[in-house]
Amino acid sequence: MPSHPEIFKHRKELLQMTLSQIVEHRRREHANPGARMKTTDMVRIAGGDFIMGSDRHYPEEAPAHAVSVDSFWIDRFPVTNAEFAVFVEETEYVTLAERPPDPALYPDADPKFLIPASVVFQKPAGRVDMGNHCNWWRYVPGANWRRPLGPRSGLKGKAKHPVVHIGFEDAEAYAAWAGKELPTEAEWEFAARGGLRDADFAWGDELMPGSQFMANTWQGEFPWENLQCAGFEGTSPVGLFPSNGYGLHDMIGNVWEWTIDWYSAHHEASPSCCDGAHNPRCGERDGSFDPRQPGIKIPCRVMKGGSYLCAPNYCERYRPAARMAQRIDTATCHLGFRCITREAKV
Ligand SMILES: [Ca+2]
Ligand SMILES: [Cu+2]
Repeated sequence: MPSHPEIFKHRKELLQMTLSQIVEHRRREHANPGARMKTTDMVRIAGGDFIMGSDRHYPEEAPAHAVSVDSFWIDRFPVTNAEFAVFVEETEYVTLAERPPDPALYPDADPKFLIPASVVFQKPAGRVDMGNHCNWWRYVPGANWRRPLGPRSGLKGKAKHPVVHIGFEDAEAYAAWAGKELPTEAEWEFAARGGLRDADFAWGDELMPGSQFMANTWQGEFPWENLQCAGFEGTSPVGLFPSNGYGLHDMIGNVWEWTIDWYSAHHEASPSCCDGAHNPRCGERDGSFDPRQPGIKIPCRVMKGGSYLCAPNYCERYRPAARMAQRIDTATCHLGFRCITREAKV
């Protein structure tokens, strides 16, 4: 396996800034009301058409179909802990994972489980039954964006890492505060493709061109062997890996990202939900349930991009077309988001 790419060395200063230094820096940027949008690092994506989805991978990505989107601006990076900390400090917002679940929504639940908690990946010691994701996912009381691995963890050295344990409503709240919006699946995928037409990856057709790591994904045999060849066991500071053709970083890998579309088991060639295939906003709330948990009737949004846990032997979802159902009542240690602003309403 090749060693660290050169890029890691150049970004050392990011790793050394403390969370409070970055919060202070961000606060100065925000001091001038109305300047917020201008000072935020966003990239303009000129509208156009593209092939959305893929017929070469998982069934939920098919069929590949032509879609067009209008122009929009998108965050160059996923929202970081430092950015989210400024939002929380200004608004005193409490995230989903920090609140006890509402007993009215879970009438059958044992009250002792209705405590603030979130889903954390815990690496098993050796090979496990791959059919049971409970072998590596744990619902951990006290895990949340401030304590991503559980009560004894923190954000030391993670100011520039993507914020995680973000529920859909948390992402929406942040976007509203920042004067932005969340992307549709089509907008997100169009941006992730970086101008390449129907390529497998955000950077071309090879996972590791010239043996270079292009994204923070899992190396080794998931879920027990994490070789960390790219340098990280979990999240990485945003912007360390190369950008795509549109100058966007970490679309693929690092953390999954929320979109506003309701989940459906596959695409429709000509979506009936929307105005043809122009600015599609697909799926329906009823019926958006997670196919992996058929007994649970909690609606799901689509998440995109894959994470540091996506591995060739288990989940090759480090691709623009890849998609997964994510319950709106659940946050996890590998799920974050980024925002957009639209030039026209969708
Ligand atoms: Ca990502
Ligand atoms: Cu994955």
